[in-house]
Amino acid sequence: MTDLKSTFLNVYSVLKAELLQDPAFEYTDVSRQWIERMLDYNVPGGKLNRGLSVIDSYRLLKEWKELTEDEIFLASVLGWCIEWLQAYFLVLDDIMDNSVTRRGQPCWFRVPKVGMIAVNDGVLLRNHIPRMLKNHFKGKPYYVDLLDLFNEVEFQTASGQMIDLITTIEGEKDLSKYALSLHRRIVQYKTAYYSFYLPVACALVMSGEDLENHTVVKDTLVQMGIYFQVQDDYLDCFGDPETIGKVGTDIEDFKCSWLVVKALELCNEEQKKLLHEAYGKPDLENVAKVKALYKELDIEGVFAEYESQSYAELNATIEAHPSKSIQAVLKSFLGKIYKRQK
Ligand code: GPP
Ligand code: MG
Ligand code: MG
Ligand code: MG
Repeated sequence: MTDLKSTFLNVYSVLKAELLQDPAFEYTDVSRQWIERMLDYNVPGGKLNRGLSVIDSYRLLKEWKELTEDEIFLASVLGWCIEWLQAYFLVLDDIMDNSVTRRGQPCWFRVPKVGMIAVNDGVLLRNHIPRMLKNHFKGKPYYVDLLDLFNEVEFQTASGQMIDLITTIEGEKDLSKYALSLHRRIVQYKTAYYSFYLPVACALVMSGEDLENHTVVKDTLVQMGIYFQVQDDYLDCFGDPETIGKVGTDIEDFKCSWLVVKALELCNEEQKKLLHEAYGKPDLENVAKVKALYKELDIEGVFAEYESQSYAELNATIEAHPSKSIQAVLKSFLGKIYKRQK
């Protein structure tokens, strides 16, 4: 494990201990144990890319000047706030998507005796964020900006999630509305802001920057986030569940996935009929028919083409940025996700 990652994980223990001792609530041993188990199950087990990126980005913005321990600690707290946000989204998203596994283990709501208590756990995870921010940032000149940033991004994500969900409403299953424009709208809101813009925005705010002056950075990160969610859609069908830690459900769930959008663009009348019949059905046979059609249409090849084109475009946009340190932040992000398998 890298030094940075182990420092980051130590901060998790500090934050967890603080939440378990929250003076606003007298937890009993039983409730404290519940929270601890719930946090350990849902918060630290992912790739931690979003969280670690706050520290990386902050370091790059400071142009590799030695960071103080306090700066590393504060950037780590912000990183963990994003990981908490992610945990909250995933606990609820897995219920909404009727998913089975996450990060190589059963989804939290599928754990015996958890069930729909997971909904309240999601609410608690969400409420931990402003408490951590208050504990560590109250009094800083940028405290209000941080609260505002987290609120905005949560709103954007929930709005994207809503569009993702209402496009699949039972009884209105209508593939004809599935186009790249709808897909883009969904993924920009449900994924790009919280996964890509938020970590860098946190680092910028902590460096004393005004986010209003960084709209080009925001647009580039949103572009990157869209590419990242296209990869997520691709891995849902073609990824190795062992590696990605989850079993795909997009076909069964009638999701407006990039794959189905591309398949609809490329198919003939007969193939379209098959898609209309098989897409969004829960049984393995229909899912297999959709996957076979994706193979027939070489959606994997279409994706590979999209991936190299997006990479080239993003690189060109990054290189056009006037600041070398911002270029470094963006390049580091892109490097982490290009051709990812998980
Ligand atoms: C990813 O979609 C989007 C989210 C996790 C945001 C959820 C937002 C809420 C307000 C709950 P996804 O369903 O494709 O992700 P995955 O493939 O990881 O399940
Ligand atoms: Mg999901
Ligand atoms: Mg979802
Ligand atoms: Mg997905």
